[in-house]
Amino acid sequence: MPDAIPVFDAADDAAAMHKALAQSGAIIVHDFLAKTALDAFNAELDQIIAAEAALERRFANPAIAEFFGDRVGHVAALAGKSPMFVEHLLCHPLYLATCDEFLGASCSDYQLNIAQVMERKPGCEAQISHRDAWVWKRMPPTVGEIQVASVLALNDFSFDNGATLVAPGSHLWEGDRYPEPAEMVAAEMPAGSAVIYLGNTFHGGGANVTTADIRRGIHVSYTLGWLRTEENQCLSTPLEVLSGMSRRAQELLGFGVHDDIAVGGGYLGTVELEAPCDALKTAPASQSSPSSESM
Ligand SMILES: O=C(O)CCC(=O)C(=O)O
Ligand SMILES: [Fe+2]
Repeated sequence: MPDAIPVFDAADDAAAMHKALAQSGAIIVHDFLAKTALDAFNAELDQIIAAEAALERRFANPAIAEFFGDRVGHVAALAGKSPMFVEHLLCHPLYLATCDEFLGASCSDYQLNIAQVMERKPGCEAQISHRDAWVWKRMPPTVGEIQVASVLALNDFSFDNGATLVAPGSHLWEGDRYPEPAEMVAAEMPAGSAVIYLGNTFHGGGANVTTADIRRGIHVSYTLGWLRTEENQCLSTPLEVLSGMSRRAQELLGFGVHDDIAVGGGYLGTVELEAPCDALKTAPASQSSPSSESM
């Protein structure tokens, strides 16, 4: 029998959660999102999903389409589309405290890597077990933790409707050990909870064997500020939406600089030698919105 995934409440001591996360590679946190925010978030997403219903999804590589299968619905580029995501999740204190703890030693600041709604629809098969940090396959292991990841339950997650399956302790496995099905535990949890895991923890979306229960989750992860992100937040967040966000939100979306001067390094990501979020404030209109002739 695999170990269970440790369960906490969002009001619990963050240090205890981090200890459990370091040991198990995954934790479940109940009440990560309060009920009123959850309901408003779902109402907002219903509209976004309806508006995108006719969208024909094209993937950069067919292997990614295979990875998700044709029974998973996505809403990508959430920061630009969902004010609820920006207000309630992007800067969630527990995400930031967990990133401080696990990523803080390897960067001057971290950033959002990906934020996508993933609806696992009836009939969808279990995803292949994987480590999310494999997107940076060439990363030397000496760098340490490079990713804090999560799936937030927007409705109740059950084994039957495709709850995320996690292999507790697998973030510490060495070599090419790969989880057996019996080593995977379903992150069953009520709506508003999140399963938080490290980039090297084996996991995957579960099969949805129900006839009508669409499992709605949102996959949110953060990575070191000096790594390329899976979703290009700078290009997918419209500047007029960005300008209404807090500076911290803008930084987490990649509009800050990665400043390693304090450790004898340098700057990454400037625009006109400034942090992008500052440069965009002072840029003449012609620079921030190029005309069609100049493109
Ligand atoms: O939707 C889920 O439960 C997990 C999704 C996932 O692991 C991924 O897309 O990398
Ligand atoms: Fe994953």
